[in-house]
Amino acid sequence: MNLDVASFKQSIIKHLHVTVGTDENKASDKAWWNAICAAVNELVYERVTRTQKTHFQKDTRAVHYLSLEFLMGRFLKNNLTNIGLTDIAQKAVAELGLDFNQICEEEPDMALGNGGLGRLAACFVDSLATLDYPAIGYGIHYEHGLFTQDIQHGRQVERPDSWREYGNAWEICRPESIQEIPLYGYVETQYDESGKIHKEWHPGRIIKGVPWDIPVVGYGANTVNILRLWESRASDFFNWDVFNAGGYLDAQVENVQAETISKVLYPNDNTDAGKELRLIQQYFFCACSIKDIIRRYKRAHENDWSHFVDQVVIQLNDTHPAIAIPELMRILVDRVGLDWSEAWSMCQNIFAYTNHTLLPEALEKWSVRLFEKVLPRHLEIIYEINSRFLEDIVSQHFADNDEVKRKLSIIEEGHEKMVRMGNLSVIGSFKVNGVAQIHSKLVKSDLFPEFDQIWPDKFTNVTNGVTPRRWLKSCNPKLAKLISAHIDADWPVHLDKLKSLVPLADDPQFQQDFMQIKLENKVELAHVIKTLTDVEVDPNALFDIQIKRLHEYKRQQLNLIHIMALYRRLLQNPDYDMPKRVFIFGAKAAPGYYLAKEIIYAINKVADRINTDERIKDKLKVVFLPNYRVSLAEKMIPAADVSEQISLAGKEASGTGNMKLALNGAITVGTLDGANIEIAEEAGEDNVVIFGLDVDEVKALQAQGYNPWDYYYGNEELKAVLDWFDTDYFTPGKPGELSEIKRSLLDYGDSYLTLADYQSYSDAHQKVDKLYQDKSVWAKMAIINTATMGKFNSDRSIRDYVNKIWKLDDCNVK
Ligand code: 26W
Repeated sequence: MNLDVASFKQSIIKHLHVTVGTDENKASDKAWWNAICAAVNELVYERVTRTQKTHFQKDTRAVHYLSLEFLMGRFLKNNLTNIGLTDIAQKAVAELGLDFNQICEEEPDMALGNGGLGRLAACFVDSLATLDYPAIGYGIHYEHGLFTQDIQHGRQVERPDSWREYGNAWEICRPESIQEIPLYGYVETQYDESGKIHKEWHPGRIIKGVPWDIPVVGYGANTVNILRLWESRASDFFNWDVFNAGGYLDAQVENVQAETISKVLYPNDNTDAGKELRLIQQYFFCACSIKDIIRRYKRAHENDWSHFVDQVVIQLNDTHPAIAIPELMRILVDRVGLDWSEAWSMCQNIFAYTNHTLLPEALEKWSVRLFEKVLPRHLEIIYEINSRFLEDIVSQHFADNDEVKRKLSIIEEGHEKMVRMGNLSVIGSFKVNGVAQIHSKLVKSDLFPEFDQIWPDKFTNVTNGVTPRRWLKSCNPKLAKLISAHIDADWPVHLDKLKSLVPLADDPQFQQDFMQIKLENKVELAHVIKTLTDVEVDPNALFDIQIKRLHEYKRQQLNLIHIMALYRRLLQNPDYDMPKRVFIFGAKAAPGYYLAKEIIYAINKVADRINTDERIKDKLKVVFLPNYRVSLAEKMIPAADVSEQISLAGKEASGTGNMKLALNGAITVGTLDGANIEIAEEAGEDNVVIFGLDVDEVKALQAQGYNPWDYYYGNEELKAVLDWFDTDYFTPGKPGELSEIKRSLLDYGDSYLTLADYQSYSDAHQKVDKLYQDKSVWAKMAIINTATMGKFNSDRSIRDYVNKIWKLDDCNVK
């Protein structure tokens, strides 16, 4: 970037005056932040225009990434990194007498996602732009993203998140591309002169979709793609009728209903609540996006549909946008007038579907009754897709096997008929991928085995990745600088080059430099911990971090039980040999997930007791950091010594936090689940600590009949810890307040085999303790982890998608 400090400073001041409307004497940090963003945007918008022009002129094939979630976090540091302006901006801001980091704290996180799936979408749009692929992300412009978490008396309390209450510097409204979307109503069957059937949907409501564009700056800043998010509004056309009929108030009520659609992100992660508003959200953004895709295609090809499948590929981020399949069918058949079979073959060459979970409660189903009410024409189309599939394909492969037919049908028969979105997605897509090797294998063998028999080439794997720009260069600048001093500076786009650090893993000086940076990052995190929780922790202690959504399958409860066991060992033997340890959690629970919230409460109560117990002399500290989110992750990950990846084998599709932590030099304590397996392969078995049952052993144990009581009675320490939950030791005066956790593990059957894996987990931590005692051994392991994580660059994931699924060409933007 050939811009100097002086001119960037001038640009900030100019924008403080003309964009923000204030001056240096009275500007708040927020005003300065806005002025800096405006100065950056001056460079960004120019590139947006250039990128779009180039893509149009070259008439490129593009991927359209449909996702109900984009967990973007903050933009300022990231955009500066990608545009190559970090040093200049920092100097300019310093010359203005301001604290750069403090100003960055003014930016609210854009938290339009729950967890893994939404953050993956954010990493993917970064990589797509970095690699110069023509791509557009489509989603919903939620007014409220994921709730803010407060901890009050140890319990999670949710507050609404208002990320754009006073405007957002990074988005541009595009009223020229508004779409109108039908809902409800009924379908009329008509016949034309030749007797050909035509279906006419008479909607009961029309909703307006207003697009907001967010520039996505690729590293190196050649390509700037856009993320297009739809906001719902009442349609003018519909309102005028009501309004003219004297219904001023009714019209306002309609407005409120229409605007409810994009009001709030559903906070469930991995559980399907089946709510009408959620189905409407899904349809609303898919319909807007499909119309937008067609509008753009027609600009170059008018009404010639013969190139549509060459120009358009649509990736479905889980089944949440699967309604896009029948929507495209509706447009092609009802509006364009194509034959069913022609339209269907187009669809089957356009859509691809990524599965992100095997948990049965996460697999989306919509009741046929609800579908009929909200999307009557789509229900008919789904029935038609289904009957053709069952007649033409299933009967060929499985003759008269009614059981298989029932299983493969999009419609689940039962006391309430349901539409299975997973089956629809598989049937309507040309490729289906899982997100880590083991997960993709299980998608084939356990979730969709018969589909795999019908279409063996349809199923594939693309292991997840994370963007090293945000998750190393920007969040861990000291480590990034150390790396750049030893290897080619283009490692952020060629992450495999980190391998050149391997020989340095034995170098005492490099070990010392590496661990000194880790220590400095821990000092910074210790300040954050003090500010947020008032707990003091020693940066020389081992920082053991578990950060992810709270869910039983992720087994935060296993971590907690083990912490209690350590505490008990220290109480029984004050000389118990272990390094000083700090256990740090960050996790939001779905607001309706009772047990998850109990686990948060238990962590906080155990933390209170341990942190104030003089007897253990600060050898053990427990911290629950409130409101875990992308910007907090950026402070925690660089400071981790140990990364907890302890899901029950077979349950975590991939995980991506595991990659970020290992990349920043944390040692994984993990099960053989998801991408942990591939992390262990890359780092080598000696540089991770694996414990617990593997997928086959889990299946065997469950087949034989798992009985948690065997483990309770068979392990004195485990029994003592579980019994502790029934006392008032951690909840003075309130015995039994934590009992629900014990009950879930014993009386309710311990669905995620926590007790079965306990001893092995405890042994794994003893191994960690030993390793940590030898500073040089630990440093070497940490360095090798950083050095070997090149595979988990999301650029590699994107290249895999391009080669296996999307078949795109990159497009140079000058
Ligand atoms: C319908 C409710 C609902 C909401 C979200 C069901 C399912 C989801 C997501 C698919 C859950 C999710 O985020 N899955 C995570 O996806 C990550 C990215 O692939 C993986 O790394 C995680 O292992 C997986 O849990």
